[in-house]
Amino acid sequence: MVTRRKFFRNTFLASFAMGTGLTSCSQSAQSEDQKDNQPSTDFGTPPPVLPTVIATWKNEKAVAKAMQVIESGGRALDAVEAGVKETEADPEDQSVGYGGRPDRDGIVTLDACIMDEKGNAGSVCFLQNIKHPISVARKVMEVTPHVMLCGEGALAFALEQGFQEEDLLTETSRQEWEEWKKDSKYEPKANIERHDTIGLLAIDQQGHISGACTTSGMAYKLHGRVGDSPIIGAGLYVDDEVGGACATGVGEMVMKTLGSFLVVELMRLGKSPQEACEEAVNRIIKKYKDQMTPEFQIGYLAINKRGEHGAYAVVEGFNFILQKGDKSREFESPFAI
Ligand code: SD4
Repeated sequence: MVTRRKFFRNTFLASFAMGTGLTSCSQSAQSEDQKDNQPSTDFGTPPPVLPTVIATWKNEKAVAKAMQVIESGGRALDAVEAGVKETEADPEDQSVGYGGRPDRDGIVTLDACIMDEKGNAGSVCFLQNIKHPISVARKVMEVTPHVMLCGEGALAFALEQGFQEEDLLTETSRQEWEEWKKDSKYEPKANIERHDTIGLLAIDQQGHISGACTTSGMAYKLHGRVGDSPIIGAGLYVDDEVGGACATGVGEMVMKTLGSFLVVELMRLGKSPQEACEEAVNRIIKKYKDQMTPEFQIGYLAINKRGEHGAYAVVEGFNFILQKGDKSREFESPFAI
């Protein structure tokens, strides 16, 4: 019997193949494995892969910018930083950077992390008044012996590095918060609008992978709350031997399962990006079903060294954008429930 889920998944894979003229990830992975009958853990020398950029949600400007950096010879690391900066600077995007929704005290606090092909990582969390937390995260990675800086310390470091302080709370986000305060219902929300936390993964012309993830976190969260997005292995993980993964949605469950690390490790063991994302989502559902509200959402996105991708979410509504060469396409992610 073709279940709703299988139907959705098949449709998704077929539409990808048709739309881009490229073979879908799972299809090519399966046929190669079947043909060669090789242990799937053997990544060997990967065939040439088109530069690839993939991002959570329909962050068109971000993937276009990232691809532009790659096409002009830039590293994947430069591409992911430049890509997500587009979203951080966009006041219309109320889940990331400037214009992000504040916490329940009306303060915008930002989380971000970045990881390169050498396994270097940098991160900031609970950062305030800096428009581009991703660039501060990169500085943490490049000029300190540390991985993560938090709150006031992260801000002091950013200022030392020449970043400027600015007010990130836009009038729209302030007014919505004022509205929310009338009830002050403590109900942190993920995915309450089209654009959301951005996780972006890129493969450059040398075939190297890097990733970035940046967010203002859950709207109206408790002051001081930090989500999965700046946690290496939770909101983002990259291993240049295998691939990369990133997450969006309710960060608490992603942190408790170290989701992006899990997805990459599953790919290391031979799963396709699609299978790995499905297993990571299903693990959360199995373990935490009792704690899930109907609109509970988590979405994973992954790519491997072959340039194959996968995506999977708990419920309907997660989408992503993929760019290979000069072609970009938006997709609705398959989902579990
Ligand atoms: C967080 N994962 O702070 C982020 C929020 C998010 O879609 O991704 N929303 O938990």
